[in-house]
Amino acid sequence: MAIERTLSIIKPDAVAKNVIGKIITRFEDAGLKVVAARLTQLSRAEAEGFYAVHKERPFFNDLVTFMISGPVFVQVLEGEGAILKNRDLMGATDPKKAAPGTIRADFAESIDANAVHGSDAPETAAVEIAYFFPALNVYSR
Ligand code: IDP
Repeated sequence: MAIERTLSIIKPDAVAKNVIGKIITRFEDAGLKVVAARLTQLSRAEAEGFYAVHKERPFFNDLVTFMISGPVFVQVLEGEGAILKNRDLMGATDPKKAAPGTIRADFAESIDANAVHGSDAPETAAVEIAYFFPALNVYSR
């Protein structure tokens, strides 16, 4: 399988719970490397731009309001099949449906406050990484 990069966001609920390190450990233990990272407070415009694909969805405003409710930890993960591997580690969007042992099953409260974001395909990963990290700030090794 090819080495890939994916964008991961530890959302405001998980940052507030002080579990950034516990979540990153899941990635590292699965063989993914953090190659770029930033703790940041998104502006409304940044969050709306990031989730633009969802702008017609009924939950769009709630999603954006939640994503700017506190700092988020934005990172690029790199490794074999990183996109799918990260999605597997995250679990289903709704934590009630997420498999035991996944990040959302263990750390998320609800479908709105669901602890993590992860790119869902190579095309979205490329767009999402570029949205947050200029190439010069990515440290592959
Ligand atoms: P994903 O994060 O698992 O890829 P998406 O369908 O891309 O899920 O949705 C993006 C985010 O929008 C979800 O992580 C979740 O926070 C929120 N979301 C999705 N569906 C709903 C919903 O039905 N109600 C409220 N929030 C939702």
